[in-house]
Amino acid sequence: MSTQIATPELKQWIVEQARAGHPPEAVLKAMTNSGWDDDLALATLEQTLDTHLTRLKRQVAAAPAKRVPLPEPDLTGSPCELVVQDTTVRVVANMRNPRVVVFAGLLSHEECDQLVELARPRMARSETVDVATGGSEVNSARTSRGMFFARGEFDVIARVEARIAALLNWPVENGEGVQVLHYLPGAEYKPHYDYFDPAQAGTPTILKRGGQRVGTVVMYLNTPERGGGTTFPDVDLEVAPVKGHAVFFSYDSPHPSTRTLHGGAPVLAGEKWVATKWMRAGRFD
Ligand code: PD2
Ligand code: ZN
Repeated sequence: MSTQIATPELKQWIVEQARAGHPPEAVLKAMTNSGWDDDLALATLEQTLDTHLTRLKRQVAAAPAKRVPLPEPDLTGSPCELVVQDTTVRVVANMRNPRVVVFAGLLSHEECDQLVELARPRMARSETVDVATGGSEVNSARTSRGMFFARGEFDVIARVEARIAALLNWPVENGEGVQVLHYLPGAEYKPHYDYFDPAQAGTPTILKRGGQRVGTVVMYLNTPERGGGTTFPDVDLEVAPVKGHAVFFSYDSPHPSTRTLHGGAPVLAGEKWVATKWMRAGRFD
């Protein structure tokens, strides 16, 4: 019977019925009323909707979330230097996907030394956010020691925070407190994402304060003798940890498609100090 061929038009009609909210039973009835065999109509309906759902799933995976405003330096006209308040910051590297920018001279050597000395007495084994509960926990992937400053806790902290806010056009109020990490030889931070995994049970609790993380600035407070670069395995990029330099990266959705998987490579000789500033989508009060 010619009416029993699943033409592209028929398949499109089935999808349109589903989109319009008509229950499958009604669509099935319409098909049998127009001469379709019951079993064949059911099989055609099932297969058409199945194919449609598979296509939708693929689309969602490819474009996981809506685009959101992000911290971003103004690099219009490809400047080599940006004058930010009292500091001239140099642009060393600029990558679009993943969004990564490497800066030189974000911190003066004196500011680096000050941050290390203020952090030193407060260092403890690093913890990461416990995604199951929203609390924090010691993590074997992170063999550094660390501490957090409160936002604006010292003059030098407030100055650096204001500079980062101006450089990246992102409010100071959306920043978490600066974290300082110290790595000895052999210590590393295995590759991870800085955003909070939406699939984890503790994430909704974490997001209540400030929403998702959307950007990271890792500032190098000293230059290790060897090793200790910040790696981006998806794009085989390694940023050298040079005193006063910083690597900035942003992520417009909490998804691996941002290619912002990154890690701290093992320190091979000497020590490594970094200060990390994470930026949230909203106010982090
Ligand atoms: O110390 C680093 O290079 C590093 C690497 C990856 C720091 C962080 N992540 C971080 O603080 O999130
Ligand atoms: Zn990280």
